[in-house]
Amino acid sequence: MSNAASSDLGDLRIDVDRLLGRLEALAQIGDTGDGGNCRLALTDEDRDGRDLVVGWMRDLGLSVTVDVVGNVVAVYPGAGDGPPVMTGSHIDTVRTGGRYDGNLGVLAGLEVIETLSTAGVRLRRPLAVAFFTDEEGSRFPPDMLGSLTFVGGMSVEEALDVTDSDGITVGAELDRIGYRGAAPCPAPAPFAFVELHIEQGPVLEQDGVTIGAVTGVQGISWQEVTIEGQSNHAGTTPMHMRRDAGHAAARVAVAAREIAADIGGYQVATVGVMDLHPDLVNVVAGRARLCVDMRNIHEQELQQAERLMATSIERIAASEGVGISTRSMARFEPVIFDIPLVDLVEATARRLGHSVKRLPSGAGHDAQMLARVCPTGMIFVQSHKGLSHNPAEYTAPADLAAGADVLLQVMIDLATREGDIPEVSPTGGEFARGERGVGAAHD
Ligand code: HGY
Ligand code: MN
Ligand code: MN
Repeated sequence: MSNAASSDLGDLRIDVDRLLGRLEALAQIGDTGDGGNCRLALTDEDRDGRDLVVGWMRDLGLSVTVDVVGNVVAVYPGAGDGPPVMTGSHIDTVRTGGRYDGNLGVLAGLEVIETLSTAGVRLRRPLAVAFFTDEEGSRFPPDMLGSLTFVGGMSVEEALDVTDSDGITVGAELDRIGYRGAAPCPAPAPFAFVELHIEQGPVLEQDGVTIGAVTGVQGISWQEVTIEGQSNHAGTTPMHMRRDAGHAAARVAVAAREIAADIGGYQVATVGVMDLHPDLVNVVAGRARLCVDMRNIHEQELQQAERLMATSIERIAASEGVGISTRSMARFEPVIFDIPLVDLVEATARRLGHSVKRLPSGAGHDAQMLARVCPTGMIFVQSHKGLSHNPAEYTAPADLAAGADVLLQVMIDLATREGDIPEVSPTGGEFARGERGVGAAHD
């Protein structure tokens, strides 16, 4: 093994066929038959995906640790010790997931390490590639549960007690699939963290740009709304006597959309879950449960959206004669990534001859949690037609290779430079006004 300076390694590139082969192999697990993947957190499919990736980590001779909430970290030693330059993402998916969301970041991290190992190169600092538990949060809210616990933002006890809609706990599922490890949380902070991810939005493709130097992640607010009305006969109950939880739920969903339109800019709002009870054609719904996802890169505007939602819910409850209660499932402030790292991603992309632009992330990512404990940045590559959380999710091989090559060179730089990176930006910061990102894509 040679200990190399970054200047000798500027021409090193990843093996895109090897990366594509691993993406294809992982996509066979939880294959939904339409090009997509379903590996909900801590299900058998998630376990099988974990086993496959851990097998690749071990084949590379990496030292693999599993922590108390199932986060997996594999380390490639450096010439020196000290905290690793870490990359990674997640391999759990939503029910209608694609094959690149999260998976690209983990497998590109593995590819970076294999490229260096094959070249017989050890860097000053160790490298690490991780996959975090339950990034999607759609089975066990909040999203980024594993990385949030990894950085100490959620206690281990609280994380293990989170239940899914069937009342099954994270802890029980970790035991069942054999991924409740021993490594403690919070974990020691990495030297730096860089995550490669598909944009999951339309901006890079619309602008004809290959690489995104991600400036941060927008704030996220998930609320569960429970509505108690009165089930009754759909035919005999006069309209003025109804306490229709189904109609109230529909009004809440319409209110969410109207709030996003009223605030404009980056504000987005989604109702993707709506269950009615008894869910029968000829019964006025007595109960409804829906989830409201609201996001904005500006914290003040996100709080305004939450206030408007609360006012709408009160008005709907009064006029429909139903009871409405809400429960926060996730609430994260916007995160600004470290400027030196955003600069490094941008400069590296340019040095490799790729077009690049700065933009915020509309989706949540594990990087927004690592940003609490170490200098953190993200690299985006295009999502075709901006599609994600959809089986048709697609990123062209040339873009996958470009993103992984930028990741390789950024990690080499971070793992060979002298001294530390300037201080971590405070989370919950404000993005530059007018920054073109999620909401602006609809301008
Ligand atoms: O919800 C999100 O933005 C991410 O996909 N977990
Ligand atoms: Mn993701
Ligand atoms: Mn996702």
